[in-house]
Amino acid sequence: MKTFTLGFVMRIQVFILTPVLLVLNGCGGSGSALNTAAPTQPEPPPAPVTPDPPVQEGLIKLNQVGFLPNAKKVAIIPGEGEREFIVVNTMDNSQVMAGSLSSHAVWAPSQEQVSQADFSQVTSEGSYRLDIMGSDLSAEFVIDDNALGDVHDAALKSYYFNRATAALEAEYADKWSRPMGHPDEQVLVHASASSTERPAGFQVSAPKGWYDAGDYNKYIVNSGISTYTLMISYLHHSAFYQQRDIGIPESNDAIPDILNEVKWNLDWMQAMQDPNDGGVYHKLTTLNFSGELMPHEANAQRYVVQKSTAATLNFSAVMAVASRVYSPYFPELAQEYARQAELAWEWAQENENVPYVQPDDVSTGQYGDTNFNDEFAWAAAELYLMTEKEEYLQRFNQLDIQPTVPGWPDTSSLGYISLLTNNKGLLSDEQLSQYQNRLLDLASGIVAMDQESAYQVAMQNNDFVWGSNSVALNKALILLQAFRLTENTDFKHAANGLLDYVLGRNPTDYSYVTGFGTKSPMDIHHRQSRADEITEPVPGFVAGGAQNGQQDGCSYPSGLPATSYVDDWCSYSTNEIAINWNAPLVYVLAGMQAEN
Ligand code: 9MR
Repeated sequence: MKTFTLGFVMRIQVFILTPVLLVLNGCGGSGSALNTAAPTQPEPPPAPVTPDPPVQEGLIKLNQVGFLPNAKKVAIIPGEGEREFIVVNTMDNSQVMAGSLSSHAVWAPSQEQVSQADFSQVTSEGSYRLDIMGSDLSAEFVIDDNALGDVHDAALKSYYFNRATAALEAEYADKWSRPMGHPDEQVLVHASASSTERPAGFQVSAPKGWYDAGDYNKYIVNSGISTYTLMISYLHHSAFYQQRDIGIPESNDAIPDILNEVKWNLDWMQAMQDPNDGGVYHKLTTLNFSGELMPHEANAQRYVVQKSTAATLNFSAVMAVASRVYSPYFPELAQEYARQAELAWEWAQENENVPYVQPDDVSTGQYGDTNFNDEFAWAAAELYLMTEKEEYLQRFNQLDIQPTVPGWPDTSSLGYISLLTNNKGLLSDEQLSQYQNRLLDLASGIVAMDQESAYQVAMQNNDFVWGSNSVALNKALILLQAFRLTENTDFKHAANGLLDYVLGRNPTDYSYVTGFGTKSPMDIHHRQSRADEITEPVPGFVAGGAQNGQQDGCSYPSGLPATSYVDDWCSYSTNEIAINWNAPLVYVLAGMQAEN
């Protein structure tokens, strides 16, 4: 019998008794810049002039969901001056710690003057209060052995809520149950994808998969990195996943829930390859974004659009990983994944430079990319691990790419992650140490940024792009690789800072994950949550997060990178959700909780 636990919200209360509104530089230019990136809503209104800042100031900022006993525990305190703090156990009002705040400093992305309270030495489970002496500032928090278990399960279950071609039954979806949408059995080949065997108008069947984000379309590039990240979460924390029951229809079978959920998407991805030549369609989409409708009401014709090099290589890499992951459970299917992976690679050899070009009659998301070296390297690494053929490793080494923080357009580090963790003894010590050093250099740079930051969070101005929370979480994912390789806790602590940032240690005072924390987004840009007439959004989704591009023209409280965020359906540039943003959240939560 499966129970539904996602509505659970750990409550902590953050009190503000003397709010201080600091208005900096009230006149002058707006921080907003309308750019030409494809919107997820048609025809945005013009951007308003946004006052710059004002900065919200006054609350203590800290992880609102809960701390694991041995985690690094930091709260950010607004204002200046040398001050002391105490930590009190709220069960018996006993003082468990006294300490001094760090010296104050400005955090550039929010222009706030802040100091830090480090109470990591408090490690016993319980409910606590942090008091700043000589002020009325105070915040409550919990320490719990399973602090991240529920939020992890919800973050993973969000994929179930975004399933295409599925009715969500109340038994699993609770009040967010809904009818099936998007059968995707009669999808048409778009003119941009026309071939001799499959001319424009040819009908293909490509059901299942996950909706990409707040929209109902399905894009291979974004799907690929999301699927990979979830599969490595399983590979790296497989003991943890043996025990998880997230309450999905497949939960009673013999397969870990995460693999059941990922297979829903792999089933769709398989159908996106043209069996005649191995090329993979870039996306399955309507011509335009739908209105504010439930899935079953959004019935416009769907198309598979243009084969591209990025989609085909991304597909190849994911199918190669899937063949390894699923072979113990579905040996025949695993062989089919392997066959499709190599077929895709062959197409990409013949079509090395086919960028996605949005056709004139299509206006949905682009996921456009023009540099394919990172995708070639990723696919080569995965095909090497799958086939053990030297030519693939040679190609990976020839490309000689440097690992970077992952994101949908940049898969440079993914091959390194796989080669360093699943290499079955195939690599020489010299090769391994070269790969390891490159990944550690990347991670060490992130640690340095953490240690210089007034928020003790490795985020700086240029990290605040569309989906900035996923930048934070993907940095944490890289740090956890470094921690796995070295067991140096500096890496883990910096990863913790980035997770805490997403869960509340940030200048907006939001825990960015729906349903978790004292204050979390209620009006995400997610069509089901918008159209379902239920007050609470679907739980477990991380909002894209602050960034000051303001491409949607909504009204924002600030034009600064880390405070340009608004919890409003209108804000698809800061308050949408997406499968590639949730995947590193799942990974990092699993890594932290499993490590505990
Ligand atoms: O995540 C994408 C972001 O990097 C781009 O800047 C933005 C504009 O092109 O698009 C984002 O992806 C969206 C996709 O195109 C369509 N589905 C919703 C995605 C999240 O907003």
